[in-house]
Amino acid sequence: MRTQIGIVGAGPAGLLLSHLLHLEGIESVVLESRSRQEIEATIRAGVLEQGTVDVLAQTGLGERMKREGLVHGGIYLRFAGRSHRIPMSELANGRAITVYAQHEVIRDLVKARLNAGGALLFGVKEVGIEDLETRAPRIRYRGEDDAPRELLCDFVAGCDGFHGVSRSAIPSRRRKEYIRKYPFGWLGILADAPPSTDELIYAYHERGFSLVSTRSPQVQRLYLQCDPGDRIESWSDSRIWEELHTRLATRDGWRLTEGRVFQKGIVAMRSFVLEPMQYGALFLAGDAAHIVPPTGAKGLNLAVADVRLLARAFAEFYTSSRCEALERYSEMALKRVWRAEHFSWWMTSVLHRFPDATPFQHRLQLSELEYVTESRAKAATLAENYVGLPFE
Ligand code: RFL
Ligand code: PHB
Repeated sequence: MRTQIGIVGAGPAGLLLSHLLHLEGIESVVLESRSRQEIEATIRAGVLEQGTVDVLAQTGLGERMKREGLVHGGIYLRFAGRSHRIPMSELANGRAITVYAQHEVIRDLVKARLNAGGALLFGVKEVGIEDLETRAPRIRYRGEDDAPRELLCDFVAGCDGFHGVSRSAIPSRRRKEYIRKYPFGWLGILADAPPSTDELIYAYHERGFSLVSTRSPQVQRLYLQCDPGDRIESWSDSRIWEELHTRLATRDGWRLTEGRVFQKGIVAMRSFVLEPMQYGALFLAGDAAHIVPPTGAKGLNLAVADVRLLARAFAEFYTSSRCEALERYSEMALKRVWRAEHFSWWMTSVLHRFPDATPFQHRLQLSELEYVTESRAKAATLAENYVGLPFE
């Protein structure tokens, strides 16, 4: 089989890239190791930046998102028993976030690609990327039927997430990796319970971080900081609710609404950047090239920003045979990546309880949080990063 762009991974990065290329008249084939049912059921992100929402809407993917997504113009920071609203839209030129689950974005993308006759191959195995230094790279894999296959292409897009194979196709002497692990994880739940709040609450407490988010008028998404080595079995539903009540308690008697927990899981937290994001004919995008801790809600949004740049660079190549945009892809993408890395690290550092923290550090965190709520300049910095800096 032959195509113009071979895409490894059908996450938000791979699927959106394929969609954007199609709109530019460029062919692609997407190879995904999991099944369609699995990718459409994996619970992950929820917060879409203004720029992400605009890209999805402008490329024909906005219909359900506009109907079902929840637009928020602010967030609450909660600490020392009080909530403080950060009026993000007011501080960031009217820009807002939309809460719309990642798997809904995936469903919209898969549907759009299949309706347009796009080639999405699910359940592929043993993906290997070869001949990246040549003008004829190839992807070897086994199909769902186990038969060995080969995809010949002009370029390969590595969109296979943090645990994928494309990053390691770059020789180690040609890549630099920056990594920071955090000494805590997030326990996330979905619960059948009406919202306890009109906008997201990010809470800092001596017992650790917690977050109240939403999915729909009937479903809440809640997170709490836990030990990264914790087993989910040691967190009964009643222990989770008790911990959330303690960490989210306010002096004005605010109540968290409870409901049946129907999904729960623990994720590790890390920051990671690979430089450069390109090697020969291979271009990496999304989590394959960088990871942020979820506190800033940036991961999916960065994946969207990457593939927007990459699709434009491929379009320039195919319409004018010019390689400048492809050559600058990594540098341009990394500028945004490092801004998001800093913001996500900052949000994480100021809102979590570090196991080795001294009382001094605790007071510094409280002072920083107070300053955000009292200084318009500091709040504007949070707001413009959170709603997302405008795309180029
Ligand atoms: P993905 O989504 O991991 O998709 C990669 C796909 O590649 C497939 N794959 C392979 N396919 C073929 N061959 C191989 N060898 C393969 N290896 C892997 C995988 O099966 C998968 O389908 O990467 P992508 O597209 O770069 O997208 C990144 C986002 O998924 C991620 O950054 C976000 O989920 C991060 N994130 C958030 N981002 C936001 O922008 N806003 C949020 O509110 C937000 N909240 C979150 C999050 C991530 C979380 N977790 C679970 C880490 C909340 C959480 C709890
Ligand atoms: C979510 O709703 O899943 C969510 C919200 C905010 C974050 C991370 C995840 O920072």
